[in-house]
Amino acid sequence: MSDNDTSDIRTRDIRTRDIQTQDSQTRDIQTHYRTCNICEAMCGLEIHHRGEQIIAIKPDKEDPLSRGHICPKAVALQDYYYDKDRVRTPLRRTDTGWQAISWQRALEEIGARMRGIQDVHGRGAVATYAGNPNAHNAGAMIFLARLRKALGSYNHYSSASADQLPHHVAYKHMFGHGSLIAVPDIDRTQYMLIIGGNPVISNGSMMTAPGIPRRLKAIQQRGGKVVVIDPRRTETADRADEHLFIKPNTDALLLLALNHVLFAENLIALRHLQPVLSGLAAVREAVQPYSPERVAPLTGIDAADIRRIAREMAAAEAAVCYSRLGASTQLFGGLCQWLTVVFNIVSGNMDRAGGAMFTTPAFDLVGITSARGKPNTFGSRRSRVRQLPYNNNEFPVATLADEILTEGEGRIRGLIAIAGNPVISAPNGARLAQAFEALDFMVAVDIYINETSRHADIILPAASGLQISQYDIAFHINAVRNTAKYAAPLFAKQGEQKYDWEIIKLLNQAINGVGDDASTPESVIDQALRHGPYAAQGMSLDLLKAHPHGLDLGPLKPNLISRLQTPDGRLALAPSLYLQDLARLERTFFAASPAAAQFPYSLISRRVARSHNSWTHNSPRLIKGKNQCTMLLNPGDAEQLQLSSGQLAEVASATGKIVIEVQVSDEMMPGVVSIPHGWGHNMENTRLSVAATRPGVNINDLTSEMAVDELTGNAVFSGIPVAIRAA
Ligand SMILES: Nc1nc2c(c(=O)[nH]1)N[C@H]1C(S)=C(S)[C@@H](COP(=O)(O)OP(=O)(O)OC[C@H]3O[C@@H](n4cnc5c(=O)[nH]c(N)nc54)[C@H](O)[C@@H]3O)O[C@H]1N2
Ligand SMILES: Nc1nc2c(c(=O)[nH]1)N[C@H]1C(S)=C(S)[C@@H](COP(=O)(O)OP(=O)(O)OC[C@H]3O[C@@H](n4cnc5c(=O)[nH]c(N)nc54)[C@H](O)[C@@H]3O)O[C@H]1N2
Ligand code: SF4
Ligand SMILES: [Mo]
Repeated sequence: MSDNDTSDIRTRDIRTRDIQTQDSQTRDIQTHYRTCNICEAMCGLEIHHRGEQIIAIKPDKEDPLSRGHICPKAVALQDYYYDKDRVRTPLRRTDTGWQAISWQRALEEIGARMRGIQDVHGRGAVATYAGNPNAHNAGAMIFLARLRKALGSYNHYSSASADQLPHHVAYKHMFGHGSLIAVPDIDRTQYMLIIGGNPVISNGSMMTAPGIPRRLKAIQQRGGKVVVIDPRRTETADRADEHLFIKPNTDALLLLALNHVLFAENLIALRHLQPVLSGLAAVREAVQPYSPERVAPLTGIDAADIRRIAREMAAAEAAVCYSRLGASTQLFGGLCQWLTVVFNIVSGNMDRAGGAMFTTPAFDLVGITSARGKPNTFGSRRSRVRQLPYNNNEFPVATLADEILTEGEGRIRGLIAIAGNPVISAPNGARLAQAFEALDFMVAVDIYINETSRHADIILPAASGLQISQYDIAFHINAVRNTAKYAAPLFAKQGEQKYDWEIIKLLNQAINGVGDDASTPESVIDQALRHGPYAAQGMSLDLLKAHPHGLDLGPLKPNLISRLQTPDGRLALAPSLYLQDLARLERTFFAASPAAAQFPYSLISRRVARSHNSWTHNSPRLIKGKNQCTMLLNPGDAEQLQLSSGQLAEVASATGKIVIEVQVSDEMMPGVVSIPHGWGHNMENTRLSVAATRPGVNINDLTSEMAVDELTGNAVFSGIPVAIRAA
């Protein structure tokens, strides 16, 4: 977009305001209720519009979950709808730029090329990558699973392995299903221990609880306590009663010690779960070597503090340990998530009001994809190049570039990327960009020509945001209250856009010859609702349509025992893969290793309030103001490096080098620096004219695809060794 186009958007903003005043007495303003689909919080929106003109996007005070919360990103939903840079027709990459082509031509070419690859190289030669927005899009979720199956390929990847894979692996091994998610009951807890999460800014993850500041404050007002463990004193830490710095990557040691204290001091309370538990003795033995005194120097947290926190957790009327992204995207993310579940169980807080609980969602994905009576197949298949484990029909994204670039039978030659931007979001994105160029054929289903889709031969234009219908299959599972809500699209598709689910169906026809059935997201959702946990109360899509603010289905109730899906029906406290992984932890932390003199600083990531992953930066209202992509640096470190705020620093790792603006801040633990993820937009052949004015730099030019949690295969973004100097 030229400068011209940018000013166009500004003019429209002003026009919107004018309309608001003119219209205050007119009657043709309509109101639309829906759920925001940007992050996991599922905020209810009340949108005032006249035809296609948005007048205002406001919080829906009657939404039973969000009760009037929204963040600035919701208001930007209109920007993505109006955005001139949005892809509105199928595009073909040519030597002279992007060329609009018809759907028919696009699909014919995709069908022929992908079938050709599979005919010659086998079905596994065509892969899929699914990004984060799929989780917010019921149609994409439903039909993507069908496409993957029909492709007959095992080569599937997603952002889950750059995020929460360790959670799913723990839940699968302990409860029997990867989506039996233990949600912190934030509204009833008296003690919340937050490890590696910053929900005040992220708005919560694997904990759908819109309005986190209000909910945290309520804990304090009812006499409870909030404790945050983070290498950065975050916005969440600022609101907590206590914050402790921890050295990146050492949370598994902390969690081992917290559990150690409970066993050593006889503070174990198994409550109603005792009869279904297995593995207690094995856990007792496993945590025994990890006294607070032994791990303290490695974590940077005093032994006395570790002891006290364990005792507080055990003594609280109801307590919950919530460990999230920062504790997952690390070398021992698998151990961290296992130990978090163990800690909640043995402190007596699992499946109890105010502890960690399980939802009863109206669309019960766990019931529909039940693992009952099926063996646990985690890791039974290993990736070709690096032998990383297969989980939930996916290999880890950290090895996607290897699978494309490494010669030999089984090499990936065709890729379908759907709503994902792994060039920015995956570790060592630069190598992935190289890999995408090496493909025989690539298709991107996206809303933008961005850092990933620019490598595609064909881009297919998806409708998004205000244009799609909304039912959150995934996030109702993670929510702190049982609710259900459906919204129809507000606006029609533009140009040649299609819904993601329509595109996925068309791809399935073009590549796999799968005939169209009449199913739609609505028909599938309606069936699931009618046969789900609220069938007896008449749950259906029509019922939800009659309740546009959403239906309140009540607080979470203890239900874990009836929901367990492990092969023996028990709750497995000590799955053997975790016990075995402790040897790797011992080697890593307790065998003498030379200090990394070359890269003395430790890099972590952060999220900022007006940005969502890599794709929201083309909104003028979100990108304006001061540079959001800065490196936070402790004042003592800044002094030593002779760097001050506003200066540029060169940050180098074993993978790459970036230059970034410094922001000196005592929020940072000494020796640790923090850089936002999701930036780095100044690339050729993209069309992101607003984002290009504030491109930022890509933190994943510094991370390495070779650093993974070997147990789960999850990417490592915490504690990246870096060197820093003035640029
Ligand atoms: N260093 C570091 N890296 C990280 C993280 C970190 O904390 N640090 N976080 C990780 C996490 S948690 C995640 S989830 C991943 C995200 O990884 P990805 O999902 O790969 O990245 P996104 O930026 O979410 O990319 C979303 C893509 O979908 C497109 N899009 C948006 N809406 C729609 C839609 O409705 N339909 C279609 N078809 N396309 C759409 C956007 O244009 C964009 O191309 O990044 C991970 N990477
Ligand atoms: N504004 C905004 N909101 C978002 C997103 C966004 O991009 N922007 N992305 C969405 C997505 S996809 C997700 S998955 C969620 C994630 O939501 P959260 O899980 O809350 O993730 P972050 O906000 O990245 O917070 C992770 C925290 O871990 C800390 N940390 C880093 N390394 C370590 C470590 O080794 N140990 C410990 N204890 N802490 C560490 C970081 O300093 C940071 O404060 O946010 C979602 N919401
Ligand atoms: S917190 Fe998340 S769901 Fe709520 S308005 Fe902001 S982006 Fe949307
Ligand atoms: Mo994520």
